[in-house]
Amino acid sequence: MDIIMWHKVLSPYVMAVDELILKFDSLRREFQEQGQYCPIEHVTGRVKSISSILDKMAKKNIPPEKMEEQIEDIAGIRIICQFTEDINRVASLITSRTDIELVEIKDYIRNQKQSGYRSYHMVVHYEVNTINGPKKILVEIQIRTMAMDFWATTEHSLQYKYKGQIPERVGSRLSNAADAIISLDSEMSSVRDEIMDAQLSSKLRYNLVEDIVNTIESLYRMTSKREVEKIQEEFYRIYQSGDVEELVRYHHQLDLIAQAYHAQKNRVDEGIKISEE
Ligand code: 0O2
Repeated sequence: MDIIMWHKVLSPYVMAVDELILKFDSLRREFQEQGQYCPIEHVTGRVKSISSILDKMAKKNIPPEKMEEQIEDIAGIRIICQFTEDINRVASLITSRTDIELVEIKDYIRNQKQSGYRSYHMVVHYEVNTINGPKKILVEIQIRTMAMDFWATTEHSLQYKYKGQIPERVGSRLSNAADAIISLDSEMSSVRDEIMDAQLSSKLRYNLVEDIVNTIESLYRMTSKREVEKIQEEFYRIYQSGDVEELVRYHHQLDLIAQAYHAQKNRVDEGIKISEE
């Protein structure tokens, strides 16, 4: 039997997990920067442990030479969403990507597992560029809500504790909890628009404050300290009032003031250049 050089074999999987986490995080940032609601709450990933791979090979009778072909989740990405509706949105984002090729969908939300497990799995091909050239590997992307994730994580620990033989009394509690998760997700979906509005408005406020502070700092380099103090006092007054619309107006006004100072500074700089020539 060939010796498996585990760390060499797993290295492309580590690379894939790192790259995909970064790519999904970049998507989140893009949504945020454009002031849009982001269907991705957070992203995690892991490479399956050697012991877990060995367990799966034994359980499914997979020979070592078939390991990479038949174990689909050596590289695993988990995308957590706030609402059930976001799961489809994330799945479409993944399907439309050119760097990810869909192999199989396992929809455990429509087809809940006997255990009560619910999650949307996409098995995909992803290519990494290693020092030995490109390599296409399988990656399992699990997409689920925060509530589904809470259930799955808890149940997974219990499976581990009871070595897959969860006692009936615990199992029936887990089954009740799975039902509660379905109604929790559905309740949250019914107030989804309200929650999204609240989150976007808090994000808008955050972006406005960042922009205003940057503009005040740039003005500090162009005008008198007294002038900037007055601008800053006005900003604090409006911020304390909690009136977001007024903050939007003030942001716009400040932009115009900064543009005027920039234009004035450019004219002065031009004048200095001409007089030097
Ligand atoms: P880990 O520790 O997360 O890596 P199977 O035939 O069911 O043994 P298969 O064919 O690989 O597994 O595919 P499946 O059923 O889609 O499971 C893939 C992964 O989904 C599992 O990986 C779990 O992460 C998760 N999963 C599937 N079923 C359940 C469940 O009933 N409860 C929980 N908590 N998670 C589940 P691993 O290798 O089992 O575990």
